[in-house]
Amino acid sequence: MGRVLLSGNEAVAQGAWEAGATVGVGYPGTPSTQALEHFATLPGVHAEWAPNEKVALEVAAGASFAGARSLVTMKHVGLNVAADPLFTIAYTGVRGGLVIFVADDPGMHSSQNEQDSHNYAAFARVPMLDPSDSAEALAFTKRAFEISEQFDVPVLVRSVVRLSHAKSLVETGARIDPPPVGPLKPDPAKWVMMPAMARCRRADLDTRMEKLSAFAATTDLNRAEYRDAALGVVCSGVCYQHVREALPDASVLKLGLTFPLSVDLIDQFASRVDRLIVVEEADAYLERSLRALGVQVSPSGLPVAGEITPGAIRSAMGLPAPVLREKDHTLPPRPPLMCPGCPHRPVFHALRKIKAVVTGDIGCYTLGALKPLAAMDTCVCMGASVGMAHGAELAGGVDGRPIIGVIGDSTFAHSGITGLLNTVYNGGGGTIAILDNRITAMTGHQGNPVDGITLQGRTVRELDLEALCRTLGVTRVRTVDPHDLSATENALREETSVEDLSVLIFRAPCALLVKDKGSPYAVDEDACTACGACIRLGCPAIGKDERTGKATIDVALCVGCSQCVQVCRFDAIVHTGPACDLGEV
Ligand SMILES: Cc1ncc(C[n+]2csc(CCOP(=O)(O)OP(=O)(O)O)c2C)c(N)n1
Repeated sequence: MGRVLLSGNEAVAQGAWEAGATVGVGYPGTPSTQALEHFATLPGVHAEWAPNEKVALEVAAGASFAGARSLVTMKHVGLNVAADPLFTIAYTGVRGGLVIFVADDPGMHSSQNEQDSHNYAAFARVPMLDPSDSAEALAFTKRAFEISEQFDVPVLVRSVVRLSHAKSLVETGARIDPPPVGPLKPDPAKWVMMPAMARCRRADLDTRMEKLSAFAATTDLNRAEYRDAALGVVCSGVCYQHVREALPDASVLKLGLTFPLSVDLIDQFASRVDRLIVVEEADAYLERSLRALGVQVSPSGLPVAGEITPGAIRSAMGLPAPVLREKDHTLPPRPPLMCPGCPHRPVFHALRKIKAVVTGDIGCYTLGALKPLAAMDTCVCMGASVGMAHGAELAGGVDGRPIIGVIGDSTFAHSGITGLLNTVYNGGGGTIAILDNRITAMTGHQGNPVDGITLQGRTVRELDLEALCRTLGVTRVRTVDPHDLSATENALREETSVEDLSVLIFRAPCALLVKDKGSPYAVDEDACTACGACIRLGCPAIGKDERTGKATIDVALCVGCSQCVQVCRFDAIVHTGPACDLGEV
């Protein structure tokens, strides 16, 4: 207990722990990931990664049904996956408090789209709390558990990148024993959502909304700060910090509870300022809601898309923007690249060679879409690669080129399995490449069912991918070491030349898991013909001597994986030390 610096994510975890939550479930996704990772380190809790967000929410709902306070964590797109149970858990309500922490990514720092999760709160009719710093992240999460039990409803706590990842001071407290929820009695009218029961719960949901609206009118989660009456700003979450920094004299209505909104509170604030604007990111949820309530909102001049900064607010107001310190030391641009020794690289190298049409997926391997590999044609959402490959085949294919769905191990477990089942069920062909690098790499090396590494280090069985694919009905299942470039290319050529559906499992550990790096390679300048074959691998360790056009190898980056040696036809890449042990296949 005491004052400590915590990130918003850590503070949410701490808040859940102090509230007595004993179960935490989630699926990794930037910027939410560290919330559950931190929760897992706290005493007296069970925390686990689920294969996807829908399962995570269902596990937490089960724990809530059985009486435990439970926390669910995910990024904004994860809420799309969890939306199905969410909308009906809004009907059933809870027993133990159920809090869903969702982290949005305005500006798409690491996401495939930009969503404002406020819309989910309004759509599903569940309350949403919007902390604006780590102290509030902790306090609001605790309050969210109370609100959940008080109003018999799951509660959303929303974050964004700047809250999730920035650290600020919090006062930590003791863990409480939550009030007992009483013995579990059969109650199908509350928990079995068949139409007759659901219709009654729908009516309960409307009654609950009335109670929540009354709560919104009085709760101290919302705060009106009156300063200069010339301008009033309505905002929530991190935007509050930006508004205070950019417009220190403005009056501010800071909404900590962003669904439901209090009409009275907003009307009162609007009546006390001459001009009212809304500052929010990624969507106009608040502005639309205020207009729907009949509040006169002046245009803020801010863009709807992307992140808001204090500078953007000031320039939208016609004020001189503060001089940003970052401008003094701008970093050189560093395009994202697969790591040296990445086992995904040879697969994309081969896919490019065989001129495949690649329906891709989300993970480190999405970088295969970028030059020089440039061997991915689509990337939509987790799991989409498998269904899209089948759909492209149904459409008659693309210029007779092989169609290959490429998906990572975690992504396959998340939502690729049902896609593959669909292709088998409907008699589809084509090839699916599962890039099994033994980890969920992109989000920071979380375990998943394929590698059998659990969040709290329990001993479990790892998934037998080959057996799973065969059980789903795929008869052609092959395992290939992607570091063997010719084996990789041959397997892709062979499997795409037959009609039957096939699965190729490219298995080799993520380069960052390989502890014993080999000694680096070097270029024999005399033998190098500057053909550029090794450079086309896109390895960050390989460069080009601008003067001679010949390849160079950065010894500080090279891990000795030998991929470049295999593409060099002139034996110009030489090994000077012991070979790299790239792990067992
Ligand atoms: C619905 C959803 N949840 C979470 C994420 C965040 N996310 C992006 S890729 C990824 C997993 C990638 O792991 P894997 O498929 O094993 O590929 P790797 O990065 O290891 O190559 C996750 C969790 C997301 N984009 N969408």
